[in-house]
Amino acid sequence: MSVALAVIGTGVIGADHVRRLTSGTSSVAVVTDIDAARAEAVARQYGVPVAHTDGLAAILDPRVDAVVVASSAASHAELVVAAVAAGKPVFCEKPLATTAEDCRLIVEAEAAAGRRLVQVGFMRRYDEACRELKRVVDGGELGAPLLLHCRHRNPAVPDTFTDEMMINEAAIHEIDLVRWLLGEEIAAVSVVWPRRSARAHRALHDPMLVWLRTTGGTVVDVEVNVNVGYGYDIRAEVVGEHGTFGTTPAIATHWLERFRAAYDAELADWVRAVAAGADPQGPTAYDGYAAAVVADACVTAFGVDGWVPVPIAADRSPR
Ligand code: ISE
Repeated sequence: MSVALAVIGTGVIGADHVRRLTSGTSSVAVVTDIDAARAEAVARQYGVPVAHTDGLAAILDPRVDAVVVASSAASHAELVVAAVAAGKPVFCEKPLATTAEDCRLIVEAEAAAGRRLVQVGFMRRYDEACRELKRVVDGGELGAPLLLHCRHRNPAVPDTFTDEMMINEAAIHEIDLVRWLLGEEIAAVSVVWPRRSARAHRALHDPMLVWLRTTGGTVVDVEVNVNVGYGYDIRAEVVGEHGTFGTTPAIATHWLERFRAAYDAELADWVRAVAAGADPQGPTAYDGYAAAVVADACVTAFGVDGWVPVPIAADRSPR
């Protein structure tokens, strides 16, 4: 069966998803954006028959089998809950929602539906370099992971970028990477603000060092440095008892370029599951929730000296 989709939000990532979803086993039936002209332009470019500004109406549209949420993070919770209530599979870009409480409501809505309907766009799990790192960690030759060094460097961010977005839009990827790569929850966090880069706008604490400690005791340092100028540079290196292994540095101009194959793979995987009427195999609503709990703790850790504990609730998502 070919899957007819609504794509909500036609900004950079939404438009890119429309492009990749208008071929193969899916088609895009509707696009929406709060900016009507932007939705119409993307619809014209990719031959999408319907474009408007009402995401909730798109979810309920009988021509739509499944939904991709790529609108601003603050709008995710309402849209994902609506899709789940309509019984439609929904792929939601990261973060699942901007607070852990909103993510919990999504987890509960999905539990009430009694089946997996949500996949979260933590695309690093589909990135070949990250998968290779996971294969090495799981293979055991490094021994126990002691440290994980991560770098999250962006060439530049707009003036509207906030300290919270350094966590919720950027470091959220590493938070998920740690849980997936090490198979452990994050028990405590700490955030350190070094001297501020003159390249950042005055209100932003850029760079930031985010420290994460897992339940098993691995300590992770994440350099979030979002105005480096020279390129988009993402790295992760595990230091184990018997050796180290890291992703090969690959400096790109933009995240769309660096993770193109990962975005392709995650959406192909999701569409395959939707078309087969099967559970999605990618990151769950609970993964989105767990990452948000850690992200909230990181924001609490702003200006705090030392570790802040992370409260994690029991997993109530359907398996
Ligand atoms: C962007 O929204 C993404 O999701 C990228 O993967 C991330 O690296 C970047 O920092 C975000 O702004």
